[in-house]
Amino acid sequence: MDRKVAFITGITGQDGSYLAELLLSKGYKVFGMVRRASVDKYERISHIMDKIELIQGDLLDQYSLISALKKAQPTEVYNLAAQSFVPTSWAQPVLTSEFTAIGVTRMLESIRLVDPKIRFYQASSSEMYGKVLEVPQSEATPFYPRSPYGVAKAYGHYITVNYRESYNLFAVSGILFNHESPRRGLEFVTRKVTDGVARIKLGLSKELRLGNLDAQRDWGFAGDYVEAMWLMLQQDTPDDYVIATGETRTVKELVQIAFDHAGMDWEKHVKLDPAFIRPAEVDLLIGDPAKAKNKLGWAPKVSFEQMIRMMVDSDVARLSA
Ligand code: NAP
Ligand code: F7E
Repeated sequence: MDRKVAFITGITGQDGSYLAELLLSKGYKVFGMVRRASVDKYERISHIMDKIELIQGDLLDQYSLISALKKAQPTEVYNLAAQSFVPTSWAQPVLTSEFTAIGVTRMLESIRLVDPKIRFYQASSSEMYGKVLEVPQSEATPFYPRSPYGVAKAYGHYITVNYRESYNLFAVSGILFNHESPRRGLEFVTRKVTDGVARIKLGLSKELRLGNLDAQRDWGFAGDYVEAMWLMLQQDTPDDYVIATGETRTVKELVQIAFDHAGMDWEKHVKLDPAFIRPAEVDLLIGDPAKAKNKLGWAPKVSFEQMIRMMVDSDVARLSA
């Protein structure tokens, strides 16, 4: 039987936790890279800690990546680690580039050095489309990023393609549109809304302060999206894929669904706060997942409404405990 060993950077994040679960269920030996912190941040993977192996490393430290790969000897690397919150990329643009852009080159160079047969997945983003040049966005749509995060991800995408073409690596770029879950970070808008709704419902808070309610996103469920990451590395040839639902919703629709589910009127609680308006906005994202459907046989299973209700229920349960 073929050896199945995965190395996941960003395993403590939302996607890392779902991907680790998926790969364990497929019989993989799973290694995760973690950076040191003074507090415990293993909440999302606490239920699988006895099944995975963690190795210290940081995308800023080339040597740590090389020695982690030598230790794990993976057949597949999933590079999910990044500074992933768009507003922070304006506050810390240089650090964002170091993690999210140059970090990809460090990982690719480490693979070239340790074992060029390793298959490599790069977590690219719909933020690369930014001020969209085409609707819907496909693999052929040109990029026009609107944040330092989007610019860094575009670099990560192109360096992945370049290493595939220059060195014949099995390196793929998954261009994933927004995907959410009860494990989403609290600062991202879906989770901020479902956590806010739960707090108001339970009398822990009275209002929810938000920015641009007219922004449109193509939102899917993270559990569905990690399946696509895995599928990309199981193909005969490496290629890049858009992963999306093909449907777009406004932030206002998200708010309505979440408040309705809790039996409340959003207009009584939501306040607009200019602090959450971005220096440059991505107004409309809608992906075309036709290639992923045709070539990978991938399709999302959880609808937007189901996911938002699941997130509200999860936050109510968590805050009631
Ligand atoms: P997330 O929850 O923010 O997780 C990010 C992970 O990266 C965390 O495990 C974090 O570790 C780790 N990390 C950050 N900087 C690091 C560094 N210098 N060295 C090592 N690890 C580092 O992100 P996510 O939502 O799971 O997203 C996963 C990836 O997909 C990211 O690259 C993101 O940019 C990309 N992406 C996400 C979406 C989405 O909608 N979720 C869409 C497209 C692309 P700590 O726990 O130590 O902070
Ligand atoms: O914002 C608007 C905001 O922060 C979505 C990351 O995973 O997906 C994510 O990036 C929209 C924006 O995600 C608030 O202006 C309104 O238009 O949830 P978000 P994002 O910026 O789309 C992409 C694909 C990634 O790759 C990223 O890593 O919601 N919005 N009011 C708000 N957003 C936030 N965070 N907070 C608000 O109060």
